[in-house]
Amino acid sequence: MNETDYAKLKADRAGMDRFEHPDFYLIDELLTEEHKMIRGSVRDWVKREISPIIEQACQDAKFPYWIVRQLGEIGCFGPQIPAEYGGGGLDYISYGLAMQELERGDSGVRSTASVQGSLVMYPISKFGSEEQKHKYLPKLASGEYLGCFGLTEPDHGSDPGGMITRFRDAGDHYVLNGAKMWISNAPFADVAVVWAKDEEGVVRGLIVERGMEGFSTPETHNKWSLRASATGELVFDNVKVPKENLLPGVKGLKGPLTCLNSARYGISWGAIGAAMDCYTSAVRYAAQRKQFGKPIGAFQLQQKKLSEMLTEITKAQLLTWRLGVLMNEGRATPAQISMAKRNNVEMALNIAREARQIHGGMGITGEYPIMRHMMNLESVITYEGTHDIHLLILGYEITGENAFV
Ligand code: TGC
Ligand code: FAD
Repeated sequence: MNETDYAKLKADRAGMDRFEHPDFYLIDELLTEEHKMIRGSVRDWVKREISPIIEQACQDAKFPYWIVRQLGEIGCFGPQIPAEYGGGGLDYISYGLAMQELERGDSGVRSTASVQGSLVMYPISKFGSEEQKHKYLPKLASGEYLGCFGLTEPDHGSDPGGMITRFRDAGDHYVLNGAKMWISNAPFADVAVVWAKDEEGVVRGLIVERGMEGFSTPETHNKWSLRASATGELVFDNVKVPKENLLPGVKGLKGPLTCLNSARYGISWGAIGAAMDCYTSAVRYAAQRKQFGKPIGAFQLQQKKLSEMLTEITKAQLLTWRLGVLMNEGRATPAQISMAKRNNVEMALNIAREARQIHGGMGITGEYPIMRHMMNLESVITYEGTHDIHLLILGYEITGENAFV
């Protein structure tokens, strides 16, 4: 299907998404009017632009590239980045709510925005030179540029410190060699923030632009997950990178790991969005579907599932709200972020699996969002630090013993 076919699909299915979020503990009372306004505007965009087309896009394994500009227009690229560089200048709860709404639509859409905001704009705004900030941030904020973040390598995923991608000083420029794998947005990216070791073995960040000789971004095919998000490799074959493209403000692995704090925080909110979508679909289905002469929602076993889903969503909402307050105050620790990412993604995946059962056979079809969310969440539980790695981060925090190595 081409863009015109998708536009027709959008028109045919306009108004069909009637999502309203569950708020069992009246958590909305903890939000400001601005928070609710931001959430409402992102939700309206998702209903209009994503819900009508997303099942088809996933079936087609198509990244709807045209949403990049739109995400910029609605302020979803770097809402937490200072406004002077084109970011939204908003707080972390606003950022979280935006990620929740995007992932309610699809984890792949949230991925596009998290990578752009937290993994490309954030390192440039925090570690970049004034020239780099002015050159890249406004274009990334508006969606004129799409960015990607290259940390993972074929042989170094959970252990990025072992990376072998390297650059050397060649006088008036650097020469970069190596490869990154599993990189969201890569096949469409205009710029890549790439983490590589210098001649002393110190991890540094480089801004690599599409069109630099020796730089290619082959797409990764045959994914069963995040099918509407483009994933690829970054291949560097003697790429000449101008010296002014080195991020001057950070040295060492703490550079990329600091960016991950912001992205993992966003995921902890995003996962709630996916869980809410599965839960509300299950509540509706349980009311409509009749077996043995009654709605299936009248059976205790189905009520148990729905009650536990709402309980887990409510606990996750409280966890992320409090974490958002700590983020705003600059007091959130990496281990607290790990706890929220780990808990909420697992919570969402469990809810997707239970909701799939409530939908019976219909649950495996694209008539309902369940299976798509479930498959997406299988990536979300692995990227930005696997479920096990976050457990080990927490274990280290509790015991003071490093169980990674
Ligand atoms: P370790 O020796 O513990 O730490 C190295 C240096 O980094 C500092 N640090 C952090 N700084 C800020 N925030 C954090 N969360 C930090 N964690 C560690 C640390 O203090 C130290 O600093 P210094 O000054 O002493 O040098 O490092 P390690 O090699 O033992 O590894 C630790 C470990 C395993 C926790 C870490 O490497 C890790 O988190 N691994 C998981 C890798 C990962 O999350 N990759 C994500 C790739 S990006 C991605 O998946 C994007 S998906 C996007 C999407 O589509 O949404
Ligand atoms: P491995 O590190 O090989 O882990 C395999 C298993 O071993 C896991 O279960 C893990 O928990 C376990 N394990 C590893 N170490 C230990 C240990 N010390 N103790 C106990 N168990 C351990 N990366 C980027 O840089 N940028 C991106 O934009 C990006 N986007 C992605 C998009 C998708 C769709 C996917 C799937 C991945 C993406 N990633 C990206 C990569 C992602 O961050 C890695 O897949 C992840 O960090 C895990 O690395 P790995 O796949 O190499 O698994």
